[in-house]
Amino acid sequence: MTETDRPAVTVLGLGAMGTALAEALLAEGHPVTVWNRTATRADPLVERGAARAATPGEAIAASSLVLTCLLDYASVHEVLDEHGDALRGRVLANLTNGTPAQARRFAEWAACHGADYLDGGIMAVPPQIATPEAFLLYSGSRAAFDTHRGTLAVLGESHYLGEAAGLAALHDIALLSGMYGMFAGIVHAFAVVRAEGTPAAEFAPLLTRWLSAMGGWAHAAAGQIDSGDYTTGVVSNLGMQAAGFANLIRTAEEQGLSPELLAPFGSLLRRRAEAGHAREDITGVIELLRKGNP
Ligand code: FVH
Repeated sequence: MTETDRPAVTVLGLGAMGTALAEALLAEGHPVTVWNRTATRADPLVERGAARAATPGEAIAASSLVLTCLLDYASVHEVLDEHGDALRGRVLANLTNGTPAQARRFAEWAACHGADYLDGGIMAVPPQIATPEAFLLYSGSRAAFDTHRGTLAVLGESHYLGEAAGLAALHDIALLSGMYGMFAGIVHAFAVVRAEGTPAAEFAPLLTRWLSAMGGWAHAAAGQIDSGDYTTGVVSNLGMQAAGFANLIRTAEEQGLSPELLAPFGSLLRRRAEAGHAREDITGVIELLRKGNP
């Protein structure tokens, strides 16, 4: 494919992420039309060759693939509700973060307007777009994904998860849940060392090494969770971990730190251990997350 016959793409929303997406597409020679509520944010892209649209409707009309990357679903509706008919016969790939239910409802909205809908989750921060570190999740119309997979691949490695529109958001939310749990732990860990005078930068290499070593635990945990047997392959039993975790809370209290980032997890460990599951692995705590569990 030559640069001139690369498919045209419209990008609605030029925050940090929308801008990175548009830049990546321009760099690969795609004709890119952009629109943003605050029009001046399009200026650097226009200097690099993007076409500026005056309205979302004008932007949609320019391309058969329309990407939305806005703050949230409220802003997506604010931008698109008046322009639903312009989407007829086009592919709408919505890369805005949201819940699986929002994605499903939005897929219905798009179908009502005759658009082929793909929901997307971006697993990258803006500087990672178009690098090997970026991957993006998609669900919804298989035909839309197949038609545009070459263009979507410009943004990062694509993972198509299936026709059910909510799948990309489901996996996105689950991955972000893991990430924010880790971020909470990182912030607390820095607070602990800082409280006794160790600079964060000095501690960071050890923290990174430890978290990398522990990341692989997800594979072992997955086997136990899928089988519902939390007793097979136990390396570090729950009773021991609940006792050790109490020391994390005690240390924070002795240092005058709030333990609120960690305390809820500690309570769950204790409850599960006290309910007779101390010889299990920590994964059994998942049972306490079911709604209605005491
Ligand atoms: N940046 C990141 O690290 C993450 C990585 C993973 C994916 N997320 C999601 O991407 C969506 C956009 O995020 P962003 O980083 O581009 O966010 P901002 O830089 O804050 O830009 C927000 C854009 O949304 C526009 N906007 C907000 N409200 C409205 C509205 N009511 N009507 C029209 N547009 C609206 C805003 O426009 P403006 O303020 O410039 O006029 C920006 O274009 C997001 O879902 C992340 O969760 C990013």
